[in-house]
Amino acid sequence: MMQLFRKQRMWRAHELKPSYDVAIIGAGVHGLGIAYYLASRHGIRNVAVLERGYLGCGNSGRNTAIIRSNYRTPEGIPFYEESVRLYERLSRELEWNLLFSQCGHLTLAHTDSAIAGLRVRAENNQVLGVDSRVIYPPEIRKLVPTMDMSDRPRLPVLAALYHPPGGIIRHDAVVWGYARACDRMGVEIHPHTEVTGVRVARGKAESVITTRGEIAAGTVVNATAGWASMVAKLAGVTLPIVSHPLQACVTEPLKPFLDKVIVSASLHVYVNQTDKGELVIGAEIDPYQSYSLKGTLPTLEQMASYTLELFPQLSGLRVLRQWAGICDMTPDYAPIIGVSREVENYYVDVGWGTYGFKAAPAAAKLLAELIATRKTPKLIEAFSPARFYGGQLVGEKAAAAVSS
Ligand code: PYC
Repeated sequence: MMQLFRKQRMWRAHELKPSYDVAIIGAGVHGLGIAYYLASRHGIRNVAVLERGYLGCGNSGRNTAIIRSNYRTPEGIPFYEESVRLYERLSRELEWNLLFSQCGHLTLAHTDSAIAGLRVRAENNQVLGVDSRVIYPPEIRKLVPTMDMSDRPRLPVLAALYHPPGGIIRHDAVVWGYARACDRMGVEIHPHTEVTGVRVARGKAESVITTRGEIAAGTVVNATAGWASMVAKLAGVTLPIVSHPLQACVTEPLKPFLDKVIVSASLHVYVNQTDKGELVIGAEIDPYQSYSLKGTLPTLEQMASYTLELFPQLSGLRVLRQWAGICDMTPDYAPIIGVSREVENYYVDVGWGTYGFKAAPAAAKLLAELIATRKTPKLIEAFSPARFYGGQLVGEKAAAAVSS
């Protein structure tokens, strides 16, 4: 039965043990998810999840909580669809209400070429069983009556890719739900434990050096976001990643007026209204590489002016908070999941760019399977680190509305 009131700590504090079967670096949704599936599906419980800050302090707590599977490639679509399916069952499985609302997701097109792009996506989605179709102004007006569908905006709305199963989830709850379930199975979670080195000998990781001591580990997993390439360097592993900030903001609450996720690929803005009534608004990635987590005024102006193109009635609305997350961008906008070629027991679940949160359950479950069985599940074969050696890139850029 779903637990309504919390009486106990959700996860316990531990001293570090001298050794673990698996050490996971990063206690966001990916790191905690990997630990959860290792323990629940494969009985591997001697696991430490190491986090330099608090749980979910990285991109798990900084994203705009959008879930969807209307990707573009034959590799990406079934993978993200698996993630949506896992999210649909996750509240029940974790016995923790994640407030997943499959309210529907619209990607707007403002030009003929954008419509052509959305048609290709819709066809690819449909062939692979994902509910997604191109719709036009009469239907858009019905679905989103509060959006300006007139000719007034600089870029009027001409069509949209409608993806009914897409929606939003309570991102902190996903972190906490996985952490609580991990703790119940005996997995150790170590916040405020920064990894400062990985000892490698004869091509194998032997131990992980942390600010609280050194631990031996049979398997090491890099499940970090934002600093994944720097963390990989600690083990001598090189990743083809450049890191850019992605900014977002949240407004004061309003009465419910928007019950769909709205994304505009041309305006590079996306908006949804939370259960509390706040609007969560996101921008495209900053055009420069940086590790800064601060919001900037030019990006706030962009988010505000583009949102007002779509919803002019929001002028005067106050912004409560603005922040940034750091996106690890790969050359093909697809993730890197699998075992490293340089260090035989070093696994990566990184390079998520702007897609990490929505991918977490599938990435975590499938990587846990690879670690436990040494066999690569089909759904992650295409995302292996080896693809960069053979030039087999996946090309998922066109599914991003937020990275130009
Ligand atoms: O891919 O849906 C997306 C997304 C929204 C914000 C960042 N990425």
